[in-house]
Amino acid sequence: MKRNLKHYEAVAVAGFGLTGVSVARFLLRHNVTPLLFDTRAEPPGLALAPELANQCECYFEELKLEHLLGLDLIIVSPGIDTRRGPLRMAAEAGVVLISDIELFAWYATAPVLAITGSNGKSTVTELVTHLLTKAGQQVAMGGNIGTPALDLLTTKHDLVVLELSSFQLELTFSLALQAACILNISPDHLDRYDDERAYWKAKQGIYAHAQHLVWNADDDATKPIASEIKVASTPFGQSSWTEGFGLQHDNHGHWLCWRGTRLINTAKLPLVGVHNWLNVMAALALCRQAGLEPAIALQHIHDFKALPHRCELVAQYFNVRWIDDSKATNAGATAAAVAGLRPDVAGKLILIAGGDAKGAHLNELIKPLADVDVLITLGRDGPRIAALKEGAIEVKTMQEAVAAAKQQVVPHSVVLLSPACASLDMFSNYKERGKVFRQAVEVAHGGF
Ligand code: UMA
Ligand code: ADP
Repeated sequence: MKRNLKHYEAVAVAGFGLTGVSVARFLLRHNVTPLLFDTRAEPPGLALAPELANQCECYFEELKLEHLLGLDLIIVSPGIDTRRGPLRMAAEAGVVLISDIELFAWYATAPVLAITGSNGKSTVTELVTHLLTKAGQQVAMGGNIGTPALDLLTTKHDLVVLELSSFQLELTFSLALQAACILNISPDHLDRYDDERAYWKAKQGIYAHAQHLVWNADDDATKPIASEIKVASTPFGQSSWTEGFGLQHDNHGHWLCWRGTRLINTAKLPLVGVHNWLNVMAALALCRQAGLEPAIALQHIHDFKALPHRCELVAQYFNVRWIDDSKATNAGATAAAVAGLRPDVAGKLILIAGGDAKGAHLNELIKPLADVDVLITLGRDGPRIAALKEGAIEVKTMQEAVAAAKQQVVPHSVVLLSPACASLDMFSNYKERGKVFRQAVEVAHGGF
């Protein structure tokens, strides 16, 4: 594949959302006027950047093969499935399909650290950015976390930190990385992949051109494929060992360790739960590849603020904690939240779950549900989750879920919204779902 726009005459952008807008802008800056495609009659890009649509030929309708066959290069947005349909046929006919991340790779000059995984990507991406920034580096952060990667190229920076989704990695072929990390892999997005292996393969793609690999020793799926390990790597995990980052335990609690040496007591971390300790290890391993040693990096961990909607305490009434983990959009995240909170709950642990399971079989929920005292389900796949636990309470709205939880609580209970599902069947996104939960909790306690 030729890694320069000058080798491609007819160029198109597929998808005119956040990514499509950033790609179209980037191309126009490089004197390439693309065709714009989106299957939506009114894609978000029209409101975000109407001037781009005025400068380009637009096709906002079902994709048609005859429009694609004359093209040389299509930069495809991550929300578009290229497994079948006209894009697949165009690729088979020789049209080059790439992601915005691949285009970024052609033009990036600063070192790049990249993070993928089923869960924890945003937390680690933010944490790495926080620690390196505090250490005086000028860091540009983007990718799946929100700012499209190409937009970062116009900012002044020493280093780029990218959160990458499996969708973005699918069409990324030559991204050179200072260090790459897969945090964990649990079933997700099975509405987009033929099977779990295809999802795993997309994630493993992040290691392809990395100088250093950071992987989770507790999760074999994150391990670089043996035949491909030609570079140094740093494992992290819950065991105590001399190779990478791990945990030790004594009567003062848990200690986060680097090559067997204690760095910090986990009680001093601003993030709770074992899954978050692993996130801190991954972040430290990545920072090290940017020249920041763990002990120095940790000097600035205290002022890192946990992100909203990730096991966030949103209310406390009469010794009952209400926790918003709306960002838990797959079973792995919910399992981590339940495992992290359970030891700390003296009363009942009440879980509110359900939504759009994205094709997941949900078996991974059986164990965490056994650790939950009361299960309340809602949303499209609520009944499938309810079927996994006897006595589950099924409701239709978030307000009903909160009311049902309120009837069940005893002192020292925790009510956890951790849906294990995407929100799009009932809400515009996970943030709105979390907000509605928080409001329902306040209203149920006489607020508003
Ligand atoms: N769509 C169509 N027709 C099209 C193009 C898109 O129906 O022709 C639909 C898609 O199926 C999808 C939606 O539009 O449901 C958005 O797709 P998009 O590719 O236009 O998305 P962008 O607005 O460009 O946002 C994308 C990422 N979205 C997705 O991967 C779905 C954003 O991640 C990311 O922040 C942004 O690029 C900048 O890099 C969001 C996300 O949900 C947060 N990511 C998934 C996740 O984290 O689980 C992977
Ligand atoms: P992502 O960007 O991968 O979606 P986030 O940091 O936004 O990750 O967290 C998403 C969800 O996953 C939240 O519910 C959070 O509590 C949970 N989570 C965070 N880190 C981990 C981890 N290492 N393992 C499992 N779940 C996690």
